Amino acid sequence: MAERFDRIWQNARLATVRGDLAGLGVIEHGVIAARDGRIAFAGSRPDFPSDADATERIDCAGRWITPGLIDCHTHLVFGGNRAHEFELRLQGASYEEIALAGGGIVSTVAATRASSEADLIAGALPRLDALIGEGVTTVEIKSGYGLNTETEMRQLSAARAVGRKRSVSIRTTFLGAHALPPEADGDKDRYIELVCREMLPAVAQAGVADAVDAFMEGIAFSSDQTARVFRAANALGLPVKLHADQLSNLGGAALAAEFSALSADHLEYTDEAGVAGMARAGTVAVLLPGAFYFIRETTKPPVELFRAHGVHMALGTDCNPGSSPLTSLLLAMNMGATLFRLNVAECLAGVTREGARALGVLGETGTLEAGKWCDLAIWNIERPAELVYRMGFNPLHSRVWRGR
Ligand code: DI6
Ligand code: FE
Repeated sequence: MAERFDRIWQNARLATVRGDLAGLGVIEHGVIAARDGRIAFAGSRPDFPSDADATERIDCAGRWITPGLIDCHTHLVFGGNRAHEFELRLQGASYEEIALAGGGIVSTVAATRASSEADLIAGALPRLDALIGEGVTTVEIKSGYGLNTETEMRQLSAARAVGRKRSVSIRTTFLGAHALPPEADGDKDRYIELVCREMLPAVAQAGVADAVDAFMEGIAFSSDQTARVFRAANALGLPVKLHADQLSNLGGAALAAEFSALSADHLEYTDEAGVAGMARAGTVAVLLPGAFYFIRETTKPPVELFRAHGVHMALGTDCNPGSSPLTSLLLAMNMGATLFRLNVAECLAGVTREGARALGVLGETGTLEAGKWCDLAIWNIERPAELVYRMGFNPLHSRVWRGR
């Protein structure tokens, strides 16, 4: 009897991004077949049963299909914006100076605390739609602009809610240790105590976070304080990730590796010991060229060392109101190539397979492979390099999330 599928995409060129780490896993005469939202077949025409039956057949007319894109690092849900700080920076103030003068993250905290869940959802949806419009099918969203239990929970709940309003997979991350709230009166240790004793258990109890993140930096938290958060997260069974070595080298990458973090992110100032630790732990390096660009950083992440040590590299937008108001993952790919010298295969893997790995969902999505969710991006391009090479142009033809 002929095998039955819900949908078949035929006459396509596939960049499966599976197998050979350095390559795109190209299949020239490709077919994808979906059943119950999952990929049932992804391969070459001659290997596909010729008598297969399907409810719908889609002729891709030679277009390219990649896995649906994954933005593995965003702060998409927040109140207000920071255009005024941008003006101050144009007059010469630095990102750190603004933060130390009481602006920066805590100004977004005030705006977020003043926002209802409905406000947060309404603010986040246009940003999410911009990502979706470029073929993104999975988005990670962090909290970190509440800095008290109630508002952190509201942010996480808004993040989950936007996922129910759109055809997209959302992964949420609790980032209570993002900055010190004004009411903490400069007492970072006491605030970390609150994060570990009150916020984290509440978040875990409510089941609203898939992972726990922290910002380890001079203007944020120390190695010791970060380790306390990580131990508390582990005790609750939650995996960790870290904003590491973004503005200085405090050994963030090494600490993340010690805790077998899913990812360490930013990494501009990471040294070879940190890179080696990440390689041993299998911690993904999430590079965020939008933030590098926007705060006019000049020290680049050690891409050569990541390659030499075999550390997997992902790319994200870091969409946030202060250091990376970026809602284009395609532009992040272009910046990854132009600013950090990633090659085309690294950029495409960085927003698919490696993004999935950084979120711990590689078994479910991120490559074109039978058994995974049928999350696809279908492109009007002649070669994959076009996804990286253009700036501000969107060649998406159509997008499929879980088979639709
Ligand atoms: N690093 C970043 O780039 C963002 N958070 C972080 O820890 C910036 C967040 C902001 O400025 O609002
Ligand atoms: Fe970030």
